Amino acid sequence: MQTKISLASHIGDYKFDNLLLNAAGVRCSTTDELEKTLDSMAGGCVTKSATPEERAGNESPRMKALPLGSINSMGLPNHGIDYYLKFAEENQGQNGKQVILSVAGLSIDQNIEMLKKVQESAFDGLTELNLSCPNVAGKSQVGYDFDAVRDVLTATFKFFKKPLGLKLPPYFDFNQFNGISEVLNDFPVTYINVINSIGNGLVVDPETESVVIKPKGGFGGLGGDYVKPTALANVRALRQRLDPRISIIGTGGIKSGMDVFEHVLCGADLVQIGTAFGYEGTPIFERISKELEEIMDKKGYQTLDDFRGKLKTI
Ligand code: RRO
Repeated sequence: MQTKISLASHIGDYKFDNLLLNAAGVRCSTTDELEKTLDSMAGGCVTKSATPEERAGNESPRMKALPLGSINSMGLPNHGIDYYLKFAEENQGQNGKQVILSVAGLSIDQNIEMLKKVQESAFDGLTELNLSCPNVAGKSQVGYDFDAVRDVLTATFKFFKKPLGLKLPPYFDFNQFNGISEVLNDFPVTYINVINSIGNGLVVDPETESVVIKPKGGFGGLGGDYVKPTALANVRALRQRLDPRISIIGTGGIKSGMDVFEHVLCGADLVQIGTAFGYEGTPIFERISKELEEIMDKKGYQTLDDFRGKLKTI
């Protein structure tokens, strides 16, 4: 009986009727796009990562959809923090939907400047600090420098009293899983979101003997099928190392109900869909919800708690 199956989840006191959300960056740059996601079956929406001022981003072509995923080097095109903060203030909690406000300063000072605005605003939802944009030339991903992560969190939590999540890059070594977890466990972080795109991949078109995107000589962040095992590894490894009070959003390679099931088995509280949401638009949330409900029905699970984090080892 599918009627008794619930896809509800929560991050702290923030309740989501459905665990599915868009991933930051995909179909979430304008209020029109964000409203469409809020009107869909998704549990809420995430705003395009904001900078203090509006940005045009990198030169086009800057995103390429491929059979196994996507490569992008958007370069943070966005309408600026004031635009997204206003949307977040106006829409947070409406019709039971959550708005996650994503910020991605190009320096620690820019992050502090934006988080101060959020702190002083009426917005009472979740804020996500993106420490993992791979696509701004000359700027390295903060999430790979654990001392820099510690510095930004120390500066942030001196004044930031609202719930804060962190968007992190993929980690590839157990030393990295251990290192980032040690830092995060020292701070009142509400959740982490793993993974951002796998940075600085290179797709080659043998026909044209060329790269497929223009910025940075063709290097860009990978999403889609290419990244799912890396995403699952990050959800799993960080769930095993982080304090239970820190929730986890799983992002990476989700295009079916089975993909969501796997992320939740690894420990994801919520999940976000990037590349596949870009292909399909808001109907994807209904399709994947149905697929997940069917899987849960077959397995006799009624809630996500019935299998969250229960991945078996052999
Ligand atoms: O805008 C981008 O180029 C971008 C960002 Br901010 C990010 O966090 N991840 C990504 O793949 N692209």
